[in-house]
Amino acid sequence: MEILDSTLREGEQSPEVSFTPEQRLELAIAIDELGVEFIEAGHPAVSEDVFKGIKSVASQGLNAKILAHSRARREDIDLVLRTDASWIGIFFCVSNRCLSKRFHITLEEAVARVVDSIDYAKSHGLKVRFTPEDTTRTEWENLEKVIQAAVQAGVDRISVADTTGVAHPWSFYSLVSRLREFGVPLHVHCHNDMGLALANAIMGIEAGAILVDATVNGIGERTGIVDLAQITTIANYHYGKNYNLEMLPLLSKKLQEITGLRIEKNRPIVGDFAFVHKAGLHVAAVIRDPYFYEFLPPEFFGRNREIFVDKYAGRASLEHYLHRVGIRNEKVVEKLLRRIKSSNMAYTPEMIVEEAKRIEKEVM
Ligand code: HCA
Ligand code: CU
Repeated sequence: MEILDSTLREGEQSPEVSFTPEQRLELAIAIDELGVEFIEAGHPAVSEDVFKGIKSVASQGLNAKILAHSRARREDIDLVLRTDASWIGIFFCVSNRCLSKRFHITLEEAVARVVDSIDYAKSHGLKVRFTPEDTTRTEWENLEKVIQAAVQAGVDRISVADTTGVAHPWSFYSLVSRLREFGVPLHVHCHNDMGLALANAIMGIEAGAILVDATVNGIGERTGIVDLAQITTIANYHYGKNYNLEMLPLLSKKLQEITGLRIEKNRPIVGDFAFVHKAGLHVAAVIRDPYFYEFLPPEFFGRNREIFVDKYAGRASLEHYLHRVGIRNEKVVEKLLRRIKSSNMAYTPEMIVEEAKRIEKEVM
């Protein structure tokens, strides 16, 4: 299983996201340290700035293969060639509805256009991924024609795109299984409009696809695509990969700082609450052995375990904060616990220690 990070292309298509060339390079370097196999660096036809940014990413000598996004037309492919990216991702929609209502061309004309683009890119030394956009809503006969032609033209990878997030994990599994008959390595690109991006991507892998597209914090058009933190963690945990997961919190934070787009506190792995324990029973168990309530230790991700204190707290929660400042008097702990339980407030570590010191004086 491989991963392509598309933060700099799909991610930049999110509302309120726009990278300067410097930010594009900074993000690419950090993403590369995670160890993903591909970085989709952008769509060079968007603007001069995007073009420049992609070029600087492509000339940085990163470990990841650099892919640039392109429409199925020679002018765009020429632009990609000038960025020095070694891979191109060409997309074109061949559903009947796209052909008749958007492009006003026949399937044969569309296939010819795709083949010409692949030929052109290949003859200039690029490796080519072709995406029949909206794959999941495209008629099978049309997919068959365009993919067969693409394979004959020497395409290196086909990407199965659930462009509007309509797939069900089982239907996506069937589609990917069926597409394997063309013998070309498959990628999956899953949108999250119904919250099924990750489930569909996993089913795509189970059906034999070799690569998943993802973005930092899952950003992209509308509700985005697969979250990079989740898919790299799943890749390590369930698929024997070795991505450098310590990069994940840093990447998530960096992107939030650059874009101002904040993630939820309960987001897996990178959210504020991912390694915070609250209920007294949980805390007592976790202090004995974190295994009881953690899937992986926070240190795996360069993060720390935290204990949240309010009326749900137990003695262990308070001792966690008080023992380290030398307060061990059980009466103090008991009294403090009663106070917290009747207060209906959350207590920060500072408040816990201060209140304990006050009680210490009272009981002496
Ligand atoms: C788009 C649509 C796309 C393309 C995917 C691809 C999709 O161009 O914005 O080129 O692999 O979801 O189909 O992101
Ligand atoms: Cu997309």
